[in-house]
Amino acid sequence: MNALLLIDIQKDFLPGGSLEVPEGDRIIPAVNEIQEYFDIVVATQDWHPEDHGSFASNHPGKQPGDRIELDGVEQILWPDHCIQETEGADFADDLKMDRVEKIIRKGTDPLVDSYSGFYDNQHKRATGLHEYLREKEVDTVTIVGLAADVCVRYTALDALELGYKVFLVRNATRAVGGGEVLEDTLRELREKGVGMVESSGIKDMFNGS
Ligand code: VGL
Ligand code: ZN
Repeated sequence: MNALLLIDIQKDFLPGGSLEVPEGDRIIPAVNEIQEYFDIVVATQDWHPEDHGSFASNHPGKQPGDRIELDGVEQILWPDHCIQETEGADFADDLKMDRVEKIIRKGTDPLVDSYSGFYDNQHKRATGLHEYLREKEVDTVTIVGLAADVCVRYTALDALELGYKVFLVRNATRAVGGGEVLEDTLRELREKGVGMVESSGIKDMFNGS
């Protein structure tokens, strides 16, 4: 079975959001178009409590971009984003959701961030995504979403480590660090074993598989 993972396609990560990813909105048409070619579609949702330790606002004197130690691991500080039950945490208005079978919420523990859709950043607690995919006998995951250099990257690396065959749709992701960071991230992931595909090639890859 092949699954499509929609990573954090949420309002706060779109242009105008509190942690905007440049051109983040441009991925949505491609993400919508390819969904029908997958057996299963799963979405992750960054879902932070107000007092989350990754927010610069919770560390007096600190600014977004500063690095701190959070419960023993290095943490980059971000602007407040994707706070539970706020509009910024909602999925993008134009995102097709009717094929999404499962939503995995992450980043709920104030003391540890969770970039990957599979595990928190300390690799201690699983989100339930791996268990869900295993139950459905998924062996291939294709990843799209935001941000390429943060949550998409960590999700792809964990997926490889867990033994999935992993593809990334190049035109359906963008980096919070911009275009050059996007190219660097894609190169790194390709070298590590992630297959790079375009949304226009998905139909032929998976149709009738
Ligand atoms: C993300 C930074 C902080 C992401 C989430 O979804 O890529 N980035 N939280
Ligand atoms: Zn976050």
